[in-house]
Amino acid sequence: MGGKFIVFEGVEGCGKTSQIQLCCQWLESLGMSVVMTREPGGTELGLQLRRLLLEKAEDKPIAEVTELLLYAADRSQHVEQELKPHLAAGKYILCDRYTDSTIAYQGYGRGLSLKLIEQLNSIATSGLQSDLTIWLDVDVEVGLARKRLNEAGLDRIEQETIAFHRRVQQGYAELATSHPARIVRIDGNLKQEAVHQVIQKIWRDRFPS
Ligand code: Z5A
Repeated sequence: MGGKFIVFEGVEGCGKTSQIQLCCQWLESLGMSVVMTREPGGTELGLQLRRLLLEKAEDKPIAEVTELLLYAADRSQHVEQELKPHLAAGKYILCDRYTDSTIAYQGYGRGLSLKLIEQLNSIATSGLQSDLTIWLDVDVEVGLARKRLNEAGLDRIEQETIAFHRRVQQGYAELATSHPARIVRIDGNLKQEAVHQVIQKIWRDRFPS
C-alpha cells in the first residue's frame, strides 16, 4: 500500500480532533493529499453505530460484550470501505482512534479479556496496523474539564467514573511501553500550538520524504 496511516489516541479531551485538523492543514499546505476519518463513525454504517454507542440511554444499557462487538463491526466496515482503498491510492490518513482505543476502553476500562480484544481487532482490521500512533497524554481531570467547559452534556462513555478513565489512561501507558516503535507519546497538557509543533517534528523524523 502506498499511503501512510496515522492514528491519534488518548482519553477524552486530550485534543485529538484539534490536532488532526491542524495536522491536516499543515500537510495540505505542503501539497499532500490527506484524508481525515474517525472511529466510531468513519462510514455511513459507522455513523449509525456511533449514535447507538454514544447516546445516553440510562433505561437501556448496552451490555459490555455487545459494545465491544459494535466497535469491532464499525472498524471492520471502516477498514474495508475507507482505510484500505485510501492507502492503496497513496493517501495520508489521519484517523481519530483505532484499535488501541478498544484495548484501553473495553480492555483496561471495562475489564474485558485483552486476548479476546486482540482477536477481534485482528479480525476487524485483517492485520492493518497504523504506521504511527500519536498518543496525546493528558491528565484525566484536565481532559474531562476541557470537555465540560465546551459542551452541553457528556456522552455515555464520558459519564463513566474517574476510576474508569484512569484505567483507560493506564491502558494507553502500557500500550506505549509495549509498542515503542509504533506509539509515540506527546504531552497533551501543553498548549495546542506547542503540541502541533511536536507533531510536526515527529512527522519529519518519521517520514523524511
Ligand atoms: N471508544 C471506545 O470505547 N472504544 C473504541 O474502540 C473506540 C472508541 C474506537 C468516542 O470517541 C468515544 O468512543 C470515546 C471512546 C469510545 N469515549 N467517549 N466519550 P471520540 O473520539 O469521538 O470522543 P472523545 O474522546 O470524547 O474525543 P473528542 O470529543 O473528539 O475530544 P478530543 O478529540 O480528545 O479533543 P478536542 O475535541 O480536540 O478538544 C476538546 C476541547 O479541548 C476543545 O474545546 C478544544 O478546544 C480543547 N483543547 C484541545 N487541545 C487543547 C489544549 N492543548 N489546551 C487546551 N484546550 C485544548
